[in-house]
Amino acid sequence: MQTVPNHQVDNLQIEDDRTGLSVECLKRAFLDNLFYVQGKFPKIATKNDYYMALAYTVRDRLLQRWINTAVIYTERASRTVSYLSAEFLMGPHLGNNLVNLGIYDQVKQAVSELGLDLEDLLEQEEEPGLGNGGLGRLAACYLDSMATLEIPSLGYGIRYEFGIFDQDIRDGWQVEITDKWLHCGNPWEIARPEWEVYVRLGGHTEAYTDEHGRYRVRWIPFQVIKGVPHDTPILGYKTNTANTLRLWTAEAPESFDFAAFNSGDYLGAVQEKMVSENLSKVLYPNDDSSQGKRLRLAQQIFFVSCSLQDMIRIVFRQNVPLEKFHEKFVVQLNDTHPAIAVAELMRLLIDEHDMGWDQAWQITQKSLAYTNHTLLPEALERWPISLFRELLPRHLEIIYEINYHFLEEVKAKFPGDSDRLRRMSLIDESGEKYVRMAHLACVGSHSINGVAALHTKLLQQDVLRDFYQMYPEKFNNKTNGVTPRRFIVLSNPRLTNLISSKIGDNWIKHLEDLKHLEAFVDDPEFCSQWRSIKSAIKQDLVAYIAQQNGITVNPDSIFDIQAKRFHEYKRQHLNALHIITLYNRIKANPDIDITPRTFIFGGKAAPGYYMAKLIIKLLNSIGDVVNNDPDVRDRLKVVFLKDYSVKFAQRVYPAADLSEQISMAGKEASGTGNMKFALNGALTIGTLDGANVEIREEVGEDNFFIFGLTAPEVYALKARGYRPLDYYHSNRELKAVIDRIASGHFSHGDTKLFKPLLDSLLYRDEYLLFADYQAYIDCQDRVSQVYRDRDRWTRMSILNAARMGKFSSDRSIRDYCQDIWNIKPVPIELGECIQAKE
Ligand code: GL4
Repeated sequence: MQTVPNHQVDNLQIEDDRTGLSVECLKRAFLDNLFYVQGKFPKIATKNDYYMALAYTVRDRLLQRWINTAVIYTERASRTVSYLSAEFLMGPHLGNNLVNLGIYDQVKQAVSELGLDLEDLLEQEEEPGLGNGGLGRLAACYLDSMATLEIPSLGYGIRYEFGIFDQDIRDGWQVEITDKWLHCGNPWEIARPEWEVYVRLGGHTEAYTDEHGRYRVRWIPFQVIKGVPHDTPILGYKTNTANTLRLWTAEAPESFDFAAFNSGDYLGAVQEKMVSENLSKVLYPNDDSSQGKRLRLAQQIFFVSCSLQDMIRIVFRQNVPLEKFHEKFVVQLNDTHPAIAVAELMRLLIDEHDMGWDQAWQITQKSLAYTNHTLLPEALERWPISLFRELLPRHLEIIYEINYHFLEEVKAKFPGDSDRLRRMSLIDESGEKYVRMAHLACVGSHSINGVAALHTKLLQQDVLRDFYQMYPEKFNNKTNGVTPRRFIVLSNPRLTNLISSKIGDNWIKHLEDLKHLEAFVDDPEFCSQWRSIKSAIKQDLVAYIAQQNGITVNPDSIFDIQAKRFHEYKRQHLNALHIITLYNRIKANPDIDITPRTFIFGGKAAPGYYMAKLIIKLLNSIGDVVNNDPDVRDRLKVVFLKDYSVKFAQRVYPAADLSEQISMAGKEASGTGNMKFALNGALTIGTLDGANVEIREEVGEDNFFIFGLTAPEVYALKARGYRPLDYYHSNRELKAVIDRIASGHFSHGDTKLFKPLLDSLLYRDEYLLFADYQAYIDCQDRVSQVYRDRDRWTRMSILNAARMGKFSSDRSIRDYCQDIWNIKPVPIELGECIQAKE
C-alpha cells in the first residue's frame, strides 16, 4: 500500500487534550476516552472501562514520541538492532508507561480527583504473558533499555493469542487454564495490515536455469500463510524515544477459499483458515526444554520469515541497497528459537533477490549474532530431518550446502580429524538424523555470546567447545541485566523515594550511582528508614497472603522466597528438605529456639513435566501440615502463591528478606530473578552458579550466603561415581527428612504419592541435592543467626542494593552496542508539527 502525502494534515496542530499533561487536561482526556472509545459514562462504567480509558489517555500521550521516532529513523536510515525472540514477557504496560513518561503522579492525582484509585486500575490490566520465564523477560528488559539509551531497535516476535497458561492450584496440584489476555481488547497495540507478508511452508523444490544461464531453485509450497504485524510502542525512560515491538499474527491468505466455498465446501474453506491461524495460537509452555513439535518449527519459520521480509522492506523503503543489509540491521537471535534465520536470510537473498551464494553468505554472517541461554542438553534444539524436509524443503537444501562449505573449513583447520567433523556437523547423524540449531546459529553468526561469565566459560569449555576452537574470535560474554525502571521504580516506590531522597534520582538511568548509598550504611536514621520500608512491604504481602491463601503469616519472620519456573535443576525440593529439617527439629523439641521463617514459593511447571508438578504438590502438602501443626506455632509457614507472573513478581521481590538461588552449579545460565531480589535489598543464599558468581563478587563475600559444590566439583563428583544413598545413610537429619516424606506424613498416610520423587533422589539424584544438603542446612543456620542481628542484616541489605549497579540491563545493552552491534544512540527531538503545547 502506498502512503499518500498530505501537507495539510502534516501541518496540523495535534489536539491539546491528547497531549496535555496537566491534571485538568488528563481528567478531561480520560472522561473523553471513556465516552468516545469505551462508549461508557461514569455511572455505568466497569473497572475495565476505566482501565481502558486511562490506557488510551496514556497512549495518546506517547504517540507523538512514537511517530517522531519512526520518522527520524526513516529519514536518517539509522542502523537498527532487530531483536528476534520467540518470547517477550512484557508485563503490564500501563504502570511502566506512566513511569517512563514521568507522569505517574499527575495521573494518580487526576484519577483520584475523579474518585478512582490508580493502583486499582493498574491491577485491571491483563498482562501479555508471551513468554515462559527468564529468557522472555530478558527480551523485555532489553527493549526497555534500548529505548532508554536511544538505540534504534525493533523487537520481533509472535503475537500468541494464548500466552503462558494461568496456573491454579487444586488439592495442591498445578492445574493449567488458558490465558485469554486479549479477551478485553489490547489498547497498546496497533495492527499494521498494510505491511502484511507471506510465508511458505511444505511442498517441494524444483531446479531450473534462469535467463542468464544460472542454476536456480524454485520452491512450490504446500501452504502459504499471511503474517500481519501488530505494533506496540516501547518507551524509553524520560527520553523522547519510542521504539517498536512488532508481533506477528498468522492468518489464512484469504479469509475464504472461494473455490471451496463455491463448491459448497464451506467447512473445508474455513478449515484452512483455522489451520493457518493455529500458528500464532499458543505459546509453548516449556522453559529450558525443547520437544521437536512440528507446530513449534512452523512458528519459528513463521516469525523469522515475516521479520526478515519486513527488514528487507524497510531497507528498500530507505533506499539502502540490499547489499548493505548488514549495515542497516544487526539481527540478534535470542537463543536458537530464531536460528532458522540463517537459512531463511540466505534463501531470501539468493532465491528472491537474485544474489550469489558468497555475497549472501557474507551478508548473513555479518548481520546475525547469536545468544545462547542454556547449558541443559534437553534445551538444545534439534529438528528431525524428516520434519525439516516436510516443512522446509528449501531450507534443508540450503543448510546442506552451508554444511558442506563449513565442513570444508573445519577440514582445512583440523586436517584428518573426522571425529571433530562428526561432532560439529550441522546434521546429527548418530541415529535418526537431526538438524542441530545451535550449530547452525554458530556457523551463521559473527558473534556468539553467553549470558554470565561462568556460563560463557562453560560454553567455551564444554557445550560449544569445538566451535570455540574453530572460531575463538566470535565468542564473548554479555552478563544479563534487569531494568531498574520496572523492578524498582515501579514496583518499589517507597524504596525508590528513600534512595532518591539521599542520592538524587540519577541512579535510575545510571544504576552504578547506587554505590553512593554506601555512605549511609552507618547512618542509624537511614538504616531505620530502610528497615521500616521493608517491614511495611512485608505487611502488604502478609495481607495479600491472608486474602489469597487464607494463611496468617508472621511479618517479623524471615521472608524466604524462591520464585521462578519449577525445574529439578533449580532445586525447589532442596528448599523443601530444609523446611522439613526445621520442622523435624521442632517436632523433636517443641520449645527449640529457631528464627521464625515464612517460606514463599511462586512459579509454574511445564504442563508435561511430571516431576516438577510433583514438587509443587509436595510443597503444598508440606504447607498443609506445617501451617496447621500446633507445635509449630507461628515459627514456620509455607506459602505457595499461585499464578506467578510479571505483575505478581513486582509484588514479591520488594518483600523478600532472603532470595533462594540454589540451582546445581553449572546448570543455571545466569538467572535474573537473583538480580531483582538483591536490587530490592534481599540477601541471597546461593550456589556458585550463573550470575550468582558475579553478584557475590560485586556485593562482597560477607554479604552473600554461599554454599555447595562448585561446577568443577560437580563434574568431578559425577566422574567419580555419585551415590546418593551413601549420603542418606550417613546423614541423620537428611535420613529423617526423607523418611518423614516416605512415611506419608505429608500425604495423609499415602506412602506412594511422593515415591517417584524420593526414588529419583535416592537412586539417581541427578542434581546432587543430597551432596549439597548439609552445606545448605549449615548455610541456612547461619542465615537464621545473622537475621537475629537486625543492624547487621540491614547493613548487608543496604550494601546489596548499593552494589547492584552492574546488573542494570542498561549496562548489558551498552556492552552489546559496543562489542557486537556497533550502534550509537540516535536522540529523538520532538518535531515542531507534532509537539505538545505543554
Ligand atoms: C534462560 C536461563 O535458564 C536463565 O538462567 C537465564 O537467566 C535466562 C536469560 O538469559 O535464559 N534460558 C532459558 S531457555 N530460559 C531461561 O530463563
